[in-house]
Amino acid sequence: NYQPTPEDKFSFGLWTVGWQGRDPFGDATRPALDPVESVRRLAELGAWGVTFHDDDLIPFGSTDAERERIVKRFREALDTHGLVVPMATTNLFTHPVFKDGGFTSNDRDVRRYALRKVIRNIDLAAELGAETYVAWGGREGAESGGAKDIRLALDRMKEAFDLLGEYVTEQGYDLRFAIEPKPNEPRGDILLPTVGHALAFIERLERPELYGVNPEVGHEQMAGLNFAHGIAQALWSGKLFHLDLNGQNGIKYDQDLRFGAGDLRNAFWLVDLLETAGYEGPRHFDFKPPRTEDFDGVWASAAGCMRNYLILKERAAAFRADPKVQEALKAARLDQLALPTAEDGLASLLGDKSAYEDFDVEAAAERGMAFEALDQLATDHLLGVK
Ligand code: GLT
Ligand code: MN
Ligand code: MN
Ligand code: MN
Repeated sequence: NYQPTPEDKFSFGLWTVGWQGRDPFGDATRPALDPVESVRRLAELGAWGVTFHDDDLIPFGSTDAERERIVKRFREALDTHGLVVPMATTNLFTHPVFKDGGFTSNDRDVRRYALRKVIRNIDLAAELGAETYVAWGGREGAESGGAKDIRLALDRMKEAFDLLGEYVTEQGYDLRFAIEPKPNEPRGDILLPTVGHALAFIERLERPELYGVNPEVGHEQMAGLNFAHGIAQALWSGKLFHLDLNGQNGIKYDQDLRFGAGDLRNAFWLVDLLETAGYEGPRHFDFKPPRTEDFDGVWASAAGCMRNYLILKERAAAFRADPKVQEALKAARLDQLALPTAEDGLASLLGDKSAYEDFDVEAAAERGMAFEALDQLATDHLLGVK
């Protein structure tokens, strides 16, 4: 009956259900939500984990004594309701001091402050047992060409991540970093805009094994990219440390719809991939319950994220198990794609007349690929008409 349980490893950011509905054109439509209330309600709905930015939990500017009291109360709520903290992150975007970014602000003082802010919350993340530390550089970017030397900014970005890697290594924390790409918004253009950019950047770091990616459905789709393909490449690279599930309708502002809203077909292939590729990390939702909603709508939206994942998981499994699909996969020659192209070696390929001199190019060109029948079977399963 699609009732989530902790075994499903569903997690939510405090900032998701806690979003008050403030947007560039309108004020908040909902009051602030107590993080302890979020923990209670998410646990009741069947979630497994909760994640947060430092400032979601501990309001910016709190004294040390307030901080201690808040963390203690949060810990008690986690214990009472049985939720874990698999991931934490830093807010390097709300306060005006970060108007030109944190790690790559042109202002050196701001960069040093940003690093200290991250390190402070890494200590808390480790204390709460988090395994992943997300870094979304939403303000690391520019609106105009001359204002940012991108190569220097990337030097500073590398410097920041290397220092953070040094810190967790020295502390002996069991914590890895997951970089979250986004092409734009709030900056006109953001550094490390896609999964591919982030994967390439990671290889330039001093301890690449400590860093992976945290791709978000809507962010890749804002760039017009196929999210499931991006996830497949992250998995192929051993870099899918975490992910942000939500919904997006094409290339427009970051919608952060509940998972399953927006591009449902891509969501089907995404769940199919995650469930068949052996991804064992959190199924983390980073969505914004639309500002039209009251709190009943907020919890309905959160429940919908998990329900849609479980429905798609069932539909994807039925698709894979269907004998007609297995035949269609064979007709589409997926079994051939799994075979090396020249396991006989280069010399043998060069000597193989059937590969070139005697190859009937026209006959091969005439063979259909049978992809449409396969895709229709997927559609039937997705729509539940099998
Ligand atoms: C912010 C952003 C998200 C990131 C969060 C982590 S914060 O809401 O839009 O995509 O995942 O910093
Ligand atoms: Mn996100
Ligand atoms: Mn988003
Ligand atoms: Mn977001």
